[in-house]
Amino acid sequence: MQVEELLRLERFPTIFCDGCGLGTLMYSLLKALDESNIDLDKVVLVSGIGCSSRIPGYVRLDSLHTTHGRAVAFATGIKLANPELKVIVITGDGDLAAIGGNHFIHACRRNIDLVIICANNFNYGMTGGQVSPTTFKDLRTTTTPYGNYEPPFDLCKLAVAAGANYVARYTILTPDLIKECIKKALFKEGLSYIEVITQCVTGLGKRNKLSKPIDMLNWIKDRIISIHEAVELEKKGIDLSDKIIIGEYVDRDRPGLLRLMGLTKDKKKVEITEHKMIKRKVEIKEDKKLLEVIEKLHSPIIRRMIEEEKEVIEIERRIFEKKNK
Ligand SMILES: Cc1ncc(C[n+]2csc(CCOP(=O)(O)OP(=O)(O)O)c2C)c(N)n1
Ligand code: SF4
Ligand SMILES: [Mg+2]
Repeated sequence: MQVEELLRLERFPTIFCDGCGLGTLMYSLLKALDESNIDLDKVVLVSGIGCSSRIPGYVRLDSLHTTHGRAVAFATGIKLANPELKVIVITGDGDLAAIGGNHFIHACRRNIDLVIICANNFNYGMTGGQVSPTTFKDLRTTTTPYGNYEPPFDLCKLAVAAGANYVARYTILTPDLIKECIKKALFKEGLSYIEVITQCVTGLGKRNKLSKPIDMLNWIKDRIISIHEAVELEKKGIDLSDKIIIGEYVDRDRPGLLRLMGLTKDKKKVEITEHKMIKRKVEIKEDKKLLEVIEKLHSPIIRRMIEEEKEVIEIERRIFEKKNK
């Protein structure tokens, strides 16, 4: 299929400024959808409000352009109502991390089966270039005319810590890597968070002597370090808060929310659940000695943890029985 077939060309031209990176991101997304051979009738794009959130409006797929900061909440509802759908959130740093911050954290904690793609351009592009939770220190924006004093959020680290299964960041300089991440995320269980660093020439560039697209791209390029380098530098206590760390932060297979709720039809995954269930039971039984020691410690917190573990096993057992009826 030609990628153009996935575009609502009747809506063109887009609202994107000349030299904006969002068109490139949109192309990477469409290429990923095309190459992954998934049933496009089962894909839903969901966005909030912002320049980045306009992307679903230009794509010929089912889409929902919601309210500012609420894309993840709407996406959660769609996925729970119809687990067969592939729900992809397209959002911005303001939409996802400022007004929508809590939805994001809890979606990662739940590890709900969504793909979240955040176009991080370090500011609120659509409303004229205000500071956002990812703006680097010292950058000038309309609300930080003397330079930003606040340290920025690393949203990838946040997603990892909160519980997402797959987390990666790349820049608009490598559209193919973005495409590959999206393809991978489309087949992952649980939550996938992909951050795409992109240029906002109009909002951020012009206030920081970077109004030419090439200047902004060079500015991005000069800040890139790989995740492997970052790990080594952080061990030495070097501050990387003004760097753009790229790579895959995590790629793990914790059970997604849909599986925990017994809403997935995948037989293989049910078998994995059964295997884990038996393994955990064995572990708990074998740890009898440890349990006795803990009992003697009279720790209510540890006892509660043991009770919770038993509850989880019971829930998993019920899900397994339901699936195999
Ligand atoms: C409840 C609410 N508050 C504020 C706004 C105004 N507003 C629209 S877009 C936006 C910020 C968008 O920033 P971001 O998500 O980073 O998207 P970008 O335009 O940079 O791609 C804001 C504050 C709004 N539309 N609704
Ligand atoms: S304001 Fe920034 S993010 Fe929005 S379209 Fe223009 S360059 Fe792109
Ligand atoms: Mg933004």
